[in-house]
Amino acid sequence: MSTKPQAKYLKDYTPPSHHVESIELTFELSPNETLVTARSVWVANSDTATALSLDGVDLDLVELTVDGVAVDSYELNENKLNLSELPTRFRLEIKTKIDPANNTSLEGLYQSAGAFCTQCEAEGFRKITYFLDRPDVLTVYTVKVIASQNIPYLLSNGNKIEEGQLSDGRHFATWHDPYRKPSYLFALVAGDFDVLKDTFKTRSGRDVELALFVDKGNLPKAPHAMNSLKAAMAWDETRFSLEYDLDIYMIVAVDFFNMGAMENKGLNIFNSACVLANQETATDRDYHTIESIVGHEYFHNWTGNRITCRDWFQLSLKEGLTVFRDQEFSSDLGSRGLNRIDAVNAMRMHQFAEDEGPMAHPIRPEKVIEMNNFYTVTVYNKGAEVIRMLHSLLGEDGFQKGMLLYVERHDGQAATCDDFVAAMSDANNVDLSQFKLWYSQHGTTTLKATTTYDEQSRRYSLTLTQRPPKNNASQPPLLIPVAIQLLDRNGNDIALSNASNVANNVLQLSDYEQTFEFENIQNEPVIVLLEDFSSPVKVQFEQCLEDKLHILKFARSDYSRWEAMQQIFTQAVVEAVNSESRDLDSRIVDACKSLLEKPVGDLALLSELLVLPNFETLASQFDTTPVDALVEIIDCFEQQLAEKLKPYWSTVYANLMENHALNAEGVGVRSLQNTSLYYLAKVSDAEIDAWLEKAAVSVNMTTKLGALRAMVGASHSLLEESMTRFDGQWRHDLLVMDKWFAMQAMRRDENAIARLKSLFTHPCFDKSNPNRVRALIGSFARANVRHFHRIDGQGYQILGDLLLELNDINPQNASRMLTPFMSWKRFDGQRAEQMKSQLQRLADLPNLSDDLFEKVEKALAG
Ligand code: B3K
Ligand code: ZN
Repeated sequence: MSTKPQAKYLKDYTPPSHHVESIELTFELSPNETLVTARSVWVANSDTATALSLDGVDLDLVELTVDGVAVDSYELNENKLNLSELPTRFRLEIKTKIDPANNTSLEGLYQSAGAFCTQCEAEGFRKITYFLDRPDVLTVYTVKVIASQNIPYLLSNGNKIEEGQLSDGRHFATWHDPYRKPSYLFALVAGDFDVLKDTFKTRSGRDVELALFVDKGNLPKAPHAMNSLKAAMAWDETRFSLEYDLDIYMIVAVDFFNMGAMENKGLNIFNSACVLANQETATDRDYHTIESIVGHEYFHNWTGNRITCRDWFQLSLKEGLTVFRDQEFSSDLGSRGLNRIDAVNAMRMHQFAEDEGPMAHPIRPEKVIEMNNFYTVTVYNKGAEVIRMLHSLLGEDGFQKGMLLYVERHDGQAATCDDFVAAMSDANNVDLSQFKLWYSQHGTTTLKATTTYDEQSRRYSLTLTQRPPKNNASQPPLLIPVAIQLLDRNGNDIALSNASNVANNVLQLSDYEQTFEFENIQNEPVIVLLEDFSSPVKVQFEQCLEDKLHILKFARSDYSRWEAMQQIFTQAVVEAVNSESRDLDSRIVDACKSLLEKPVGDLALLSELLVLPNFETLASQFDTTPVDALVEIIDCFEQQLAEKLKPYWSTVYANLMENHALNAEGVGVRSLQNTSLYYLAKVSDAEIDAWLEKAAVSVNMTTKLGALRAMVGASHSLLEESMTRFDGQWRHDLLVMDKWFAMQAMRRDENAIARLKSLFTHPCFDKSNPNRVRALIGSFARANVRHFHRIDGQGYQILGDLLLELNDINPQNASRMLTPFMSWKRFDGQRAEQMKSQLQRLADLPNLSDDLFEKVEKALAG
């Protein structure tokens, strides 16, 4: 790269010079030479606008006419086509040639295993034709797709209005989308598929045709995604009063895709990993993910498509809100507690780290080089937490009133985060000006709490203090909703009455420090602080083990019970790091024992209670990650839980009947089976070996993978042959092989590095497929702490080497895979130096992509 990539700033936003009345696109598909003809009508937004600067990247310009006359006075550079001396209204016709077969970036028009498909968000449309490729330029699309007869399905957005044969033997289909949309929602797919069809009747009685396109032979794996879609359509009608608006809804599953899925209007394109499932090939977790992503993309039809973003800095307007909606969908359909645990885990494992690292940004970023770098846990997950706080401040009714007003005001528009908050505020007549700080602040705020109880006056008081993030020290006070529950000594809920007004047990901390007082409290209560993780903050609160165990037993929120257990484990690990002792407190072991004695209720939740916090969550307790101590202590604690509770794990496991049902009960059984087996593998005997062997050949993938995971955790002697058998059984199914690659990558024995290197030449591995790369190297960097963070640097070297190659093949995927290096400063000197030198290798590349440049530069700065 000769010139340094330029950043764009939110503060510099200016409206577009022109708007587009309509566009007609014609695609003559061919792998290496696809001809794109774009005929559009442009109108200047002011009388003085005579120049138009269009975006375009990697395009071969073939022809350009304005009002039918060839133009030769244009200016063309690497990413712009500049036109001048234009009339205020004109017809523009542009022919470009593109090369989908060699487009390994998987952005724009490319081929996935032969099928043509597109990905245009955020700025991929400019790789198809010259256009104002920005979300606030909306127009009506008519798309004609022409291809040879051996490509039967020709799809685009909206409704099919014409199809037929051409005299040269090719065929075509023409699609019209009546809804104005920005270019990032454009989609085209052409290929040969099997199709699962269904219908949905909307609440107002319209029939919608549903079609799910999958690779030939995959139909038996399509029903779950279809059922999820119908459930999502029904849910959005009941909970949000939002109905689908076209006659057809299509989902296409492709194997080469950078993310999970894309919400293109009427034509979602999905990573096949987020569509295909049957019990033999998919885990319970996969089933859940599919349901939630199918829901997410469907919910975008209103929050994203009908109302889109004015500019990309507003991304959280659609993503934060849509994640909130998909979380609510999953919670209404399944277990609210487990969904909350998932969401909080994502925040603590990934978002807190991002917020503390060099990529820290507000949910509405202010400065961006490569937009694709901002599809982050901050914009998505913290964005959803911000929406959730609004929901808890306004209540469900108030929130829905706000949604109604938001849709009424902005349907068909490109809106801003401010517009959204204004609708919430106006509909409820509340002042949200302080709350809006959540959109512009970065970093994680710490909430400190102290309590006192006065026996005489029977008054309990809670003092809350907010401390701005370290990397954002001058931050004014945020409005922090702090949900609490008070428990008496018998575990009963104490009704709250206090001087300051508390709505639904939610305190509002609006100052740096505030004290809340509660009257008529008969004995000193136990407080459940930040119930349900009511705001995305870190908590500093000294609470004794006994109180936490009380919460574990009695809190009304499943999430808070789990959280108490996580805190108990975390505290124990932190104490062990700071001392010589490796003994797990017997009261903790006893608590686990009592949980195992009565395995009743939601077994999946019970299973979560018995799992130690993950490495990232534990690491966040320290300024410098004590890698070796953490690895050792986690092993050591797990070993103690396995040994001391062996008879209990065994009884639980032996008593759980094999259950293949896909309902909550079945999921719960399998989850607890897997957790038990995980511990049991560490204290294996002949009976346990037999259980492991049997589970490893189960026809149910959750059970099978649970057994392998248990063997990996224990470096069990049965592992090698089980892995070999799996490889032999599943080579025909690459999505299943991804599970195998991930499992291989997590192996902890001394052969780990050599094995990992050899897997690059496994016949199923392919560096140009993001799923394969994530399965093998993503899992290694995330879940094999022992070897990724080896002191000799060999783990870092593997990732560094791969990133050099991915920079050329697929910069977006490279940038995602780079993330583990971003927190290099949180590691000890030797490790930090080695990670840094991998970053430096990238910085030195002559052709470093914008995607990597932005992150590497930030990581190395300061
Ligand atoms: N909106 C897409 C993400 C696009 C990412 C572009 N790099 C999927 C989603 O959030 O629903
Ligand atoms: Zn989304």
